[in-house]
Amino acid sequence: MDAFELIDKAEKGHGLDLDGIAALMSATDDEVTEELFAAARRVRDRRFGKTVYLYGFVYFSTYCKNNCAFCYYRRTNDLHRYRKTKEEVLTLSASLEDAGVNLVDLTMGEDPLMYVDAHRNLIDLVQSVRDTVDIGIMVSPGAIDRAAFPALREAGADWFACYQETYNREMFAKLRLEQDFRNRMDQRIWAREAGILAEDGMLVGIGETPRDRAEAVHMMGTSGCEQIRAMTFVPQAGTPMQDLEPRDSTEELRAIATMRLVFQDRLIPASLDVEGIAGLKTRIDAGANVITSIIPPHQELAGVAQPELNIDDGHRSVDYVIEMLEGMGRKVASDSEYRSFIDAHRPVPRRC
Ligand code: SAM
Ligand code: MD0
Ligand code: SF4
Repeated sequence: MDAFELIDKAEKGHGLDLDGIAALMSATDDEVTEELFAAARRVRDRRFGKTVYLYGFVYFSTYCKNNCAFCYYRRTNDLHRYRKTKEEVLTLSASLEDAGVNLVDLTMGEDPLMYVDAHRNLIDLVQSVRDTVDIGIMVSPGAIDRAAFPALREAGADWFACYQETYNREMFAKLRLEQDFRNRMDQRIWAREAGILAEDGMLVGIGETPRDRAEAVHMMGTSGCEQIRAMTFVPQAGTPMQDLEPRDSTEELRAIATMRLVFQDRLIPASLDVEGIAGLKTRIDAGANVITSIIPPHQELAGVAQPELNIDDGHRSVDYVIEMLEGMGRKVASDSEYRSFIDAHRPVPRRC
């Protein structure tokens, strides 16, 4: 089958196996690429219409006990760190809700303070946010204990995000130093068996082969996670990967379009954390239907891959993003539309 036939097969919803995904992702011919993106847009628009979902990002603690080779916030990097108080997180969440986002993503480094006493501080924080806002809640706390998942669900978490980054175990060991591959995979399984939707993600531009990328797309899609993402690696000062050649977003866009074609019902983010607001349109044009890493200005909040880009100039603010989206003919979901998506896709909790 040539690439056009593979695109057609996937668009019709017949699925592609790993070899099909690999073939599609390695076809770099301009006409094929154009058709890949066009097909991804058609699939997205048939399923989700013009509607996109907006996620506000609250990186509430930048303390971390881990030492991931790619991350600015790794423990051995010497930088100014912050930890927001519960009151600050509640105020930020409420203002994101008022501004019109559909979900707040509560993200932290693996902050030891959030791990004490069976993750009590994290669970309390989620409960307080749940008592304050009616929008969706995602938690991105890194790897946590299995027993914490039912408690997080009970407290009001809708989503759990934890990205494998790569499905190549050797690369994983070099990226997520001193961390367990299987334990990170299990995080999403444990979340879903507790009735929490899960997000997986891959990094692009970390020295992987095209086959590694295809395997990641295949694994993320077949694991059943309701949201899947690809993000281009952004080199960070002070880290072992600081001198890696920065990549443009071509391969990320190709991954977004392939995920959309093969796993049509998933939420797929366009993250503002890679190229800032300048990267919004290309990702929407590749088939994304969620905008993540919306960050209110002047709140001393950081991004992850782009700690500062477009934050204090307001270009990652809710209003600015909505204006851009409207200019592209897209509309932001109402809270009830987003709530219906969550309710329809929430995994059924399983006893184990
Ligand atoms: N600390 C938690 C964890 O590691 O799961 C949650 C936050 S972590 C900072 C979120 C994600 O940001 C990582 O899993 C990784 O995919 C992405 N990320 C971190 N540094 C990045 C970089 N330099 N370039 C691109 N993505 C990056
Ligand atoms: C983003 N900076 O969406 C955020 C982060 C964590 N759940 C998400 C990587 O781009
Ligand atoms: Fe910590 Fe997450 Fe960064 Fe790894 S990616 S160093 S766990 S904040």
